[in-house]
Amino acid sequence: MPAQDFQTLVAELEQRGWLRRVRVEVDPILEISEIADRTVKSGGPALLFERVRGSNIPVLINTFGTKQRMCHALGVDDFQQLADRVKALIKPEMPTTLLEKIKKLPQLIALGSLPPKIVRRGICQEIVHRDDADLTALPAIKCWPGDGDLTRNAYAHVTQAMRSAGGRDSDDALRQATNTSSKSAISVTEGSELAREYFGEAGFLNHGPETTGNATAGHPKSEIRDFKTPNLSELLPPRNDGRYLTLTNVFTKNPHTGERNIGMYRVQVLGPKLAAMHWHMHHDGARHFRMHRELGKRMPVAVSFGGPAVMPYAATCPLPPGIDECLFAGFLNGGAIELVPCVTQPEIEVPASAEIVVEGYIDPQDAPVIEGPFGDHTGFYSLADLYPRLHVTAITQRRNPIYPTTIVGKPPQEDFWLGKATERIFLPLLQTIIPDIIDYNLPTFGCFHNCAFVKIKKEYPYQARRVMSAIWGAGQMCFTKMIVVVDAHVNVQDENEVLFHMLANCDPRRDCVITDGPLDILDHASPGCGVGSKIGWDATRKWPAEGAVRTWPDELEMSPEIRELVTRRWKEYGL
Ligand SMILES: Cc1cc2nc3c(=O)[nH]c(=O)nc-3n(C[C@H](O)[C@H](O)[C@H](O)COP(=O)(O)O)c2cc1C
Ligand SMILES: [Mn+2]
Repeated sequence: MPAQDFQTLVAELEQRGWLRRVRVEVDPILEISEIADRTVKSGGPALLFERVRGSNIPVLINTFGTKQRMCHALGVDDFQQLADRVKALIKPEMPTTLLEKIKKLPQLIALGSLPPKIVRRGICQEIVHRDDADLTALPAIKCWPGDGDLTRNAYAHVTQAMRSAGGRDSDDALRQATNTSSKSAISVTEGSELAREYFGEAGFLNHGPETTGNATAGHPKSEIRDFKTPNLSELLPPRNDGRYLTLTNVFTKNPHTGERNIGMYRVQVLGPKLAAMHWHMHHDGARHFRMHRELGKRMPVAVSFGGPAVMPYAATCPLPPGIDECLFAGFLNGGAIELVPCVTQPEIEVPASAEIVVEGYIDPQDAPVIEGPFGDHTGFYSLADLYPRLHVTAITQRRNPIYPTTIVGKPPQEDFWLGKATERIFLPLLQTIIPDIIDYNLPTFGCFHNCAFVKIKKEYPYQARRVMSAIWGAGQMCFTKMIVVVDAHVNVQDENEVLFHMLANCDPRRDCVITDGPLDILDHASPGCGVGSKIGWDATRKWPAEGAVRTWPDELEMSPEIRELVTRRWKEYGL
């Protein structure tokens, strides 16, 4: 069974020689990040920094930074074991005979124990800080030099807000700036949905429902906010030294149904009791936020660190909306996850064995706050933008907690293994919607959303195109910027082999599909934030029905008898 809390996990890793303690003092500003980056890129151990400047809490990083440690945290030797269990789950053949029923029993019992169990007490609440809760006491790290630096890597509206706040009258300054340059200086294709509502057609620029041409057409006006000209200085974070909580489990609930969601969303520390919540508009936390806003209700939120070893991974799982990550965590854990109600946000429950929990709320009536920039998965900074404010009402912790964190950046990073686990474990689920897929590979350089290599057994013309469309319609796979589909004999885990077939087998005009749709909001090259185009390469052998196709040559392959003979005689050749 996987470890039931992070200190047990640390002990297990240490026992196996997979964790090193660093006893000299280190700086949470950039130093830990550089050490972690070098360590993960060389396949090194998990690191526990015992003395971190400015905090008395040790920092754990690179916990999941190798396949071995990722598997260990999930209680398996190989991801395939979990993929097999998923497969067995989705094919629940009904037992018919009594003997079969008895055989099936352990599986059914296991299933029954999956829902989280609400308990009354948890070590995560051994110490409760309410009035004295202070986010800045956590050893939040600064990952990259430009993190939080608003003079660079900020959307135009943020830059203007900055400038104007530095000027005499902030609103006047922005009005001037937008009057002198063109009105599209702040384009609605910039930034988050919140930013669009604040700065787009919503009247900030124009003080009316008037739109500024094509760019705003079709974007619904918010019916919730009364768009008075916002005071720009209210959008500025009171404090911003580029420090983020990264290995988070963000707990929210659907206000209509009470369904729970857990996502891993970065949280920027902006003061003792203020943070910014960076959930992407496509993710479930943001969906819950919009629901609360529609209802005009405060949104309770909790951010936990640690807990059962499977929790951080579960929070990154691309489960469909409405499916509780805690249920899946229970499945991975091989037993129910114990949850305890928060002290100040009792509607939200958190893992009883968590190291640290930040409790708080988001008020949808609040002005958003400028969040970012942040050195991201993509290998680039994600631009500073507007995100909801998280007000901290309590920080609870166990008596001697450790603080787990991670960095993201140019691959490979620790999150590569979180993603690889998903790639393997979710293959059987993907195959239920797209049975054509034999195997796939999200290569390191594609940072997950940029590239998928997919192998199919081609049985009819244009099948590869159907598979691409299906992938672009499948949950978070919809963000895939490039899909390459190859035939069954190609090893998709060998990236050179895929590129070889893509280049050899494609006529770009005939075999590429370019389509528009939602993209990962972190994609900086797309023309809009979260919207743009995607390309699919049909690298399969072409059939006559697939356009102008000449006689297709066979691919070179030595006959098996000769290969066998040469293998057998290899020593004789004296080579
Ligand atoms: C290390 C790491 C950091 C992440 N940071 C964010 C983030 O800041 N914001 C976000 O929306 N998604 C982030 N993600 C991706 C989400 O956690 C992931 O897409 C998850 O499936 C979202 O869950 P949801 O569908 O329940 O919203 C991160 C993933 C990892 C592995
Ligand atoms: Mn979810």
